[in-house]
Amino acid sequence: MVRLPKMGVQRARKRKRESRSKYVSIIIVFLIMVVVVLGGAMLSDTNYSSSAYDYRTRSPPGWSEDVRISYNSTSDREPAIAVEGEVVHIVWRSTWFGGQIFYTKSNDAGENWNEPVMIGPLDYGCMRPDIAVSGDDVHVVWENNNASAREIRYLRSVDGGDTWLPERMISSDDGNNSQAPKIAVSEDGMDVHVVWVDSRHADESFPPNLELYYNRSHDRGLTWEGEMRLTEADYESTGPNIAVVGSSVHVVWMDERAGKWDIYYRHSLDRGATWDGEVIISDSPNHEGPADVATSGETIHVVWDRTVSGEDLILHRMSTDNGGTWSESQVLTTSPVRAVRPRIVTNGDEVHMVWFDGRDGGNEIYYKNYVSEVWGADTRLTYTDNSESLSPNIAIDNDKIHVVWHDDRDGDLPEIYYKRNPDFINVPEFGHVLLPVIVTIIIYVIYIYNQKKEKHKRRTKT
Ligand SMILES: [Ca+2]
Ligand SMILES: [Ca+2]
Ligand SMILES: [Ca+2]
Repeated sequence: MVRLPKMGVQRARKRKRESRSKYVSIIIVFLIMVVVVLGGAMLSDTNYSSSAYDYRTRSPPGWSEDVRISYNSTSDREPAIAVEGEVVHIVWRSTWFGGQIFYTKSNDAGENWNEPVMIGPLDYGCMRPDIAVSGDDVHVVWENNNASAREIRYLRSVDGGDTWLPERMISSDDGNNSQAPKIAVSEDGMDVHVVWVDSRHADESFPPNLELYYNRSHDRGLTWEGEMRLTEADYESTGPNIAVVGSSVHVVWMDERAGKWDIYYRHSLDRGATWDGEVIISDSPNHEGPADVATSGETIHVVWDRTVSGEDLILHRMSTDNGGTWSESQVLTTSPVRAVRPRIVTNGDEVHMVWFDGRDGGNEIYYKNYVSEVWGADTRLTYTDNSESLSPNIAIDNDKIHVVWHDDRDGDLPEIYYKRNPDFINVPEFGHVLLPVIVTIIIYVIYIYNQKKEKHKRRTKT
């Protein structure tokens, strides 16, 4: 009985000690989390600027170093890229024999690459390849010489690029050039769409009238429906790009019909059978183009290049009703120096864009994204200082971003280079604080739960 009050004091002290140690442990956990998160960020920052001369290791946080893809002794350029899951496919033009189509793939999201192989015929002057993939179906188009003119060639693989079926021509062998093909495949793999520039109406105007033509397959590239003419206006209609989502096919191009270069858009909502009227996307007295298009559901994004007194800007417009109405144009690049030839892909509501940019002296590859309806900062991806990094293309799947371009850092002849962002997560700015807070709360809840359990045990013992 006499010792009871003493026990009470002890218990109170113990409780005080426990609650003090509870707060101390919470603060320690919080500080550890802050150190871990900020330390990680700082580590990737040192990576970013550590070796001034070793550009291969200079990458923004999250991005891999530059990986050289082509190693033959001739010039390699015009790379295109497509990805399905972890399998990444790259095609390009090698100038060996006047122009050959080369191909390589990675089965582990760009970590390791197969030996490049020449696909297509040993023919003179193959160039401007493009690639699209759906499951194990890989589709490649390019242009090459045929008797008196250039024609569109097509090649497909049904085993993920391991073997290729015989190539075929999908433009008319009519003695008129058919060039610069772009290809897209629907998600279900059935519909393959190809658009190109055709000179069969060349003598209808001067400068020569170039028109867009189009062909499609509804059986994974086995048979083709036949050509369609997509434009009908004097002067050059050129530089097309194409995107498909379900039965909607979207095409953008640059057109000189009004005496200056403008961006036009046109779509088909029935798998390419009929096409709705054209829409002018560009909205300035300046020269505009080329443009790219990407879609997600009924949302369409168009980006393009505008030349204003010798400088190049990248602009963006979007439609959220499948091309019915369009947003105001928005300038995307923060440095109006020389931002050229943007290419975009979508990933759900996100847009990921690459282009080449002369703001640093020589041309370098830049990247920018649109996430949660906000465009991020211009991010420089290459640091080649005394060489040219050009013609980037981009692909994304499984939240892994893949970028390819050509680069003359190894001498006079350009080679194909590749870089990836293997786990793109859009962490908001307050993410560095948010993570420690969440972990601290979880630890606190576990601590309280254990305390309650122990108290309960003690009580049941007594
Ligand atoms: Ca080479
Ligand atoms: Ca032709
Ligand atoms: Ca035309």
